[in-house]
Amino acid sequence: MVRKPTPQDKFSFGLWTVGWNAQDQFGSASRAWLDPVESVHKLAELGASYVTFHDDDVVPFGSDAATRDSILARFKGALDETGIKVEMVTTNTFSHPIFKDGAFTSNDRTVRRYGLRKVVRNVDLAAELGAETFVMWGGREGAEYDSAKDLKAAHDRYREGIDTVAGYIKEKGYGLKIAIEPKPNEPRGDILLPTVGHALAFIAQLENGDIVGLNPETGHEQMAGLNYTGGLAQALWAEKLFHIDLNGQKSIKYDQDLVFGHGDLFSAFGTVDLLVNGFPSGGPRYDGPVHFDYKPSRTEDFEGVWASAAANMSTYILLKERAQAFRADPEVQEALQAAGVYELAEPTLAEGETLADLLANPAAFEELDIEAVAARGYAFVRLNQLALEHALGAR
Ligand SMILES: [Mn+2]
Repeated sequence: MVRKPTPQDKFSFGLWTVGWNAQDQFGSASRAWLDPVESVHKLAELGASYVTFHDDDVVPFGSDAATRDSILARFKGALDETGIKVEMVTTNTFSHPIFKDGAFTSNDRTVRRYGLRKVVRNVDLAAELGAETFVMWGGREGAEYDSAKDLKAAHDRYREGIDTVAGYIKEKGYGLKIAIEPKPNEPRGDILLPTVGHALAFIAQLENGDIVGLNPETGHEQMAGLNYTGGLAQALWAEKLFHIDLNGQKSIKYDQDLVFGHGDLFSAFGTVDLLVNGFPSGGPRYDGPVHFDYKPSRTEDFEGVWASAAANMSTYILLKERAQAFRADPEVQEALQAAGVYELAEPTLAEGETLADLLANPAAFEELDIEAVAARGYAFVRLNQLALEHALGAR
C-alpha cells in the first residue's frame, strides 16, 4: 500500500466487511467463510487498531451458551495476541427470518420482546470487551407498504426499544454510548430513521437521549442523494457524532459499500477535510475511531479482500495529507477569507445589540445600497478549484 497506517490513525474494521462471503441477491457466495480470528490477525498486520462486529459475525445465530463461551474465548485470545481492541459492537437484528418485519418495530410483540433480549445480551458483551460504542442499525425496521405499519406506533415502539436499552446501559454503569445508523432503504422498501436528520429529530424525543447519538455511513446518506459531509457536520454541531462508517457509493442506487474514496472521491476529500481539520471557525471535532464499513467486491479473491482493506486506509491517509496541505496553503487561507467563509462565524447581531436596535438602524435597511451588496462575487468556484488542485496533489 502507498501509505502505511500507524496507531494514531485509529483505523477500525467491521468483521462483516472483510468476512463477507459475497453472497448477494442474484448469486451464491464467491468466497469461502473467513475465520474471524484470521481476520483479526490479518487486519493487525495491515495496520488497523480496532475491530468491530455483530454478535452473529463471531458466534453463529442460535448457538448454545457453552458454544458461545468457547468461541468468544478463542476470539478474545486473538485480540490479546494482536493487541487489537474492540471499539464498537452491534447486534444483528436483520438476518434471521424472525426479524423479517423488524426487531424493535415488528408488528409481532413476541418478536419485539425477543429482539430486546438479543440486543441487551450483546450490550453486556460490548461492555465486557471494553467497547465504547454500541451501534444500532435497524435495517429491517420499516415496511414496503404504507398500509402495513402504524407509523405512529412504530415510532413509539422504536423509542421504547432504544430508551429501554439506553436505560439499561445507565443502570449497569457501562461506559457505552448508543449510535444510531440511518439508512433510507434496503433491505426494506423504506426504513425508519432514513437519514441523519430524521435520526437527530428522533433522538431529541428520547428520555435517555443523552447517551444516544449517530453513526452516519457515507453510502447511506448518498443513497438518499444527500451530502455525507453535511450530515457529519450537523451531527457534530449537535454534539451527536459518536461514530462514523466510511465507504464509497456512486450516486443514488443500491448500497454499494465500495472502498472509501472509490465512490464520490471529491466528496470523500471534503469528509476527510472536516474530520482532520474541523470547521474553519473551530468547534466540535470527531476524534473517535476511523471505521470502515465496506464490502470487498464479489469479484475479489482473498488477496483482493486484503488489498481492498489496505486501500481504505491508504486512501484515507492520502486524503488526510491533501486536506492538511489544503488548509495550510496561504493562497487557500486568502481564498477562504475572500469567500467570506470566516465572516459567517460572526454573529448577525453585534454583542449587546438587540433586534430593536437593528430595526432602528437605517444603515442596515432603509439606506442600504442593496444593488451594491448584491453585486458581490463570492469566488466560491476559485476556492473549490484550489480544493480540487490540492485533492489531486497538483499543489
Ligand atoms: Mn452500506
